[in-house]
Amino acid sequence: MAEIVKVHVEAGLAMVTIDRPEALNALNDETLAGLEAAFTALGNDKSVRAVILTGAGKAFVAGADIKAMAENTPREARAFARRGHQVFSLIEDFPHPVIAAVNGFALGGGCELAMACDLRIASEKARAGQPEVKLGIIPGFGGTGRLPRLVGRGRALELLLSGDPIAAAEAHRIGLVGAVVPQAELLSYSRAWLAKALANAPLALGLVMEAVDVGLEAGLEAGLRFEAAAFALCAATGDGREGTRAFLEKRRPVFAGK
Ligand code: DAK
Repeated sequence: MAEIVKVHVEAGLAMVTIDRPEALNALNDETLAGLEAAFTALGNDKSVRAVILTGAGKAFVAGADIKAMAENTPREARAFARRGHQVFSLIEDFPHPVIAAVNGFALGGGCELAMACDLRIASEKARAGQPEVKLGIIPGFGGTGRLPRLVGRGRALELLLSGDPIAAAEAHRIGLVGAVVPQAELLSYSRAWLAKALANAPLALGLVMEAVDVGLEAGLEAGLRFEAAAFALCAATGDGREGTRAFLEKRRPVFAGK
């Protein structure tokens, strides 16, 4: 059987595509296992410096697989939710930037998957939302935790309580996605964005991502202490010295990732 999650690595950039268009890339056990295997392998691949995650066809991901979970017992439902949390946390903790290139529907578990990525870039065709309450359930893959952190409590509750999807422009307005681009330019825009970020010092990129997460999870005071320690670490790196010296010498820095 063909792989549901396809991975292609080129010049340090991994393209991960969920390819189950007949079910609008809905997340079943096999798809979650495919995502887990892909991000585990990419995390062990020293050549990889960034990931773009997208969906094949007209959907990014249209949610958790409703057919697969329709008959779940409460115990199975909890296990499914915890499995989703585990896989999405793996993506969230990935040591390099992960962009969700949202090419179409990002509903329920699909919106939650996009939110587990570091950045979201949407095509004009994208639609996002948390429709679970229309199905008599609530988000099970992190939506109640990540959506308010991204867009604020009030806007999160508008989406979570109405269950209504929003268009790409509205998702941009409320900060759910960082940019909206024409469908044909979604991947090239995402690649170009990453190329620009990856020209910066590699160790600094990793530390800034870590510091943001520590600050959000452990609170401001612990976050500030971590920031100061990470800042001190930068002063001990060759890249830290090269970047500041290059500025003073009015030339482009050459970062070695050391
Ligand atoms: N699951 C399974 N199949 C899906 C699906 C989904 N989420 N979304 C679409 N499909 C399937 C359709 O059934 C259809 O299959 P066939 O009938 O051809 O066999 C095929 O994909 C094409 O879909 P449509 O024919 O409906 O395509 P349209 O363009 O007409 O409509 C749509 C696109 C996205 C508006 C529509 O498909 C739709 O409304 N889909 C469902 C969207 C949705 O409600 N998604 C959120 C699911 S809830 C939890 C764990 C996780 C979660 C919750 C609880 N526990 C463990 C308790 C998370 C839940 C969700 O994600």
